Amino acid sequence: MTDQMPFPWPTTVKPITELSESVLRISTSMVLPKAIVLEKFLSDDECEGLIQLALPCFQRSEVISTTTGNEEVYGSRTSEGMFLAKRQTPLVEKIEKRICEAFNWQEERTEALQMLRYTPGAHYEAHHDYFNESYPGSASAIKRGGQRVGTLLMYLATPEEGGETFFPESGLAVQALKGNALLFVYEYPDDRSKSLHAGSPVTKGVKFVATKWFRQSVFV
Ligand SMILES: O=C(O)CCC(=O)C(=O)O
Repeated sequence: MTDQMPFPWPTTVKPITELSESVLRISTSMVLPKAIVLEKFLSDDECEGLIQLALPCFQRSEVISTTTGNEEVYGSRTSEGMFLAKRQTPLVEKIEKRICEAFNWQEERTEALQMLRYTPGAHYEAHHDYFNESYPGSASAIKRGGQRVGTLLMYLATPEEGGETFFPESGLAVQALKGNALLFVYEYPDDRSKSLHAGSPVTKGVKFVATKWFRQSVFV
């Protein structure tokens, strides 16, 4: 098993100057998986702005193959997705800066924002976000910035029904509420993290998500 640098866990409410509420509000906190839900991490305008940037570019989401390391389409993930470039617009840059300040993480050790759209029926079956080091396909992903150590899911639209992020090992279900964000971290890239999670099927309405992954090293 690989040990890695623990993600600095936010234990206190920390001011974020540019947020109107001016505080980071933690509404839910779990020990295993190590997870928190942040209320109103993004404003409505910021959610809309990110969605508008992504809308023209959505394509069927892919998954990193455990054997080849290439991105491929699988039936286990039926959302649509795209990546925004880092600092693509002033809005993207502002949100990326907020994330790094909030969690005390260097921007260089993050991936670009991934945008997701789930229409009715779309889902992502249970999976881990870290790369399983026993799979041959993980080597190329790890080369780009070391292991993933944390995931921030920012919900940009509230679906009418379904779409929770579900952790089957603990039973934690996080509702996809517009503007809220879910942070979960995995100090070890194995079962100890209890970070297995799924995007439950959306049954009515549309869910939009922006994801930021945190890496051990500089991401290239
Ligand atoms: O949409 C969700 O709630 C989960 C997304 C997810 O698990 C992922 O992108 O890795």
